[in-house]
Amino acid sequence: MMDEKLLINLKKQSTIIRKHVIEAVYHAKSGHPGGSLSSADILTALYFHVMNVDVKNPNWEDRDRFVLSKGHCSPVLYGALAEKGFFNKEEIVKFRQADSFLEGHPSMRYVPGVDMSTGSLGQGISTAVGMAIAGKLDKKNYNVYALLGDGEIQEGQVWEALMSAAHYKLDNLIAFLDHNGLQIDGNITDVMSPEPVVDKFRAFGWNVITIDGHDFVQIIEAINEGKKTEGKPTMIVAETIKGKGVSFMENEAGWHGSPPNEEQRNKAISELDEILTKLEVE
Ligand SMILES: Cc1ncc(C[n+]2csc(CCOP(=O)(O)OP(=O)(O)O)c2C)c(N)n1
Ligand SMILES: [Mg+2]
Repeated sequence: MMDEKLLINLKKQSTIIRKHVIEAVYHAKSGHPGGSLSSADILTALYFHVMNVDVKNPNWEDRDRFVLSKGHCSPVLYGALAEKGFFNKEEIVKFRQADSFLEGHPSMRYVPGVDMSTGSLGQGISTAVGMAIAGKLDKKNYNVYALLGDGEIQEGQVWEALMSAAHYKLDNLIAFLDHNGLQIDGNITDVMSPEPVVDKFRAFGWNVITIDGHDFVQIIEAINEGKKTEGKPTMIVAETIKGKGVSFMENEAGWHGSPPNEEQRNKAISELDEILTKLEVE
């Protein structure tokens, strides 16, 4: 069982990262809050409990890698990296502004801690497969993590990458599917259904685990199981809520790529602060 104190710390950390997401898109007056909020707990577990990284040496060759294949969710990655200490938190309110290194889609050239530039959906997972193959060839112990969107997997390239990962027995690769059920225009099942995703991933030769993507115990146990699995890559299908943590954004496709106005920003921040206050008491 997970230590109670660790659990509360992870919950606090993900709430703080959610606040960064809101501030980033509010100040930029653009960006993608919905899918950033749905994946905040996964990134928190990775960066604050699982991944072996060095903030002083972001390009350390033995580090674990993370590829945000759904690159539009840069606000959650920037929030996690800033909280981890890769760069100053004050940069976050400059998100998407002309003189900022925090572009709408993450760039590995400019942002310390970003392992791959992403944004064109479908491509990130292929680069994660490449990193995992490199790790095997170089006899390195690092693991590669990737996060895919459930709309993103409509891209054919994703399935080529999944096929390669199984073929090369990449048990150093653990991917997450942020299964929030929504893409830019509505329900994934209405637009172009990728279901049944679990059966498809299994048929492509992956070890598949389904979890509640907002439950830290389940996230961490699934990662541990993935690490132990030999001869196969692991796909963690995380059932999530798009917009999680901000009441009026939850399960609303309209919040995929819209920024909050001042009133909405204030409401979102006060809801998240309320969660933090409750966690302080626990
Ligand atoms: C190749 C490509 N086509 C279209 C887009 C525009 N786009 C950005 S986000 C998005 C929807 C993604 O939905 P999903 O993968 O479910 O993301 P999430 O719900 O996690 O935000 C689209 C079509 C893109 N970034 N790349
Ligand atoms: Mg989605």
